[in-house]
Amino acid sequence: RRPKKRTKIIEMMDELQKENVYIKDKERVEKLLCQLIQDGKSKLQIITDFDMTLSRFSINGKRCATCHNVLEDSTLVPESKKQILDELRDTYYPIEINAKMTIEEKIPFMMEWYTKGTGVLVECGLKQSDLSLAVKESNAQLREGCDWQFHALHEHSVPMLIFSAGIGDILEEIIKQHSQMYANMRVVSNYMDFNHDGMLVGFKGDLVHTYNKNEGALRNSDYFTTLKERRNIILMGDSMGDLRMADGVPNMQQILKIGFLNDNIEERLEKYKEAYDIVLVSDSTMDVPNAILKKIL
Ligand code: U5P
Repeated sequence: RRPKKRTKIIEMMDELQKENVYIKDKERVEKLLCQLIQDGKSKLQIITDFDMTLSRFSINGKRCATCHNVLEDSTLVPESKKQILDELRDTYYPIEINAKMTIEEKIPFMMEWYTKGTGVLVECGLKQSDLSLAVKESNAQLREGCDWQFHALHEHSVPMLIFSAGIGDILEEIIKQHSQMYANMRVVSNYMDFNHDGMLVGFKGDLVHTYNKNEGALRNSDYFTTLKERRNIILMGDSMGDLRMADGVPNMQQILKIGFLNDNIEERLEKYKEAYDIVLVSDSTMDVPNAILKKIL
């Protein structure tokens, strides 16, 4: 008799056999998949990052816009301010993706970046009514397969938390223009504060940056408490900070972490393989998460 295959589900899924898919601990992932499938959709919730996770990193070799970039690249921001924002990005983005620094070391720099950046945006006199056009004119796009995924999760009443250090208003507009905002989606992000004339005057609530999502998760404990029967989580992210998005989820039983590694790949691959159950390198699609969802829903 042949020994029973211990990674049967993984081997059955073509999407997981591709060269850009890395699974360090196949037995763990096999067990997770088996449990998620067995428990089914009523026990499932999704927690996901937005920029470069739901949205695409690049198209034909050209970087796609993040929520912030949508504004920075638009005609709404005067050249002089663009220059300041570019300089900020050139200073702080390398820190965001630096493989040698710890999260704790990065946090003060992220605070600085976001505080300065949002300050500059407020000085631009942005109007709420201009946002839609800025998104239309940008190359911000969703990954292939997001539309199917959003629709399917809604159809099967699986809640999706989108947890983003981007800009909530822009993120929603990107989703609306390229797919649809559904009732099962909840967004935690930086939302713009407009005055009665529709002019941007600041940002609401506590700042979310790439590496303080754990605090944001704890602030949203009410949301997680209402979903406490949904003890299985699929988490999707593109940064080490995203791994903390599920901190504060009570009663969590299983968490399958899917990481998109888009940039600085060689330096970060080992760390990502340690931290994420499944790592997708330079993948512009949702094929893998969707294949898994198809088995569960
Ligand atoms: N970001 C910008 N400009 C900023 C601040 C942040 O492009 O002024 C980008 C970061 O590089 C990061 C994303 O990729 O926004 C934040 O979203 P998240 O993926 O960490 O949620």
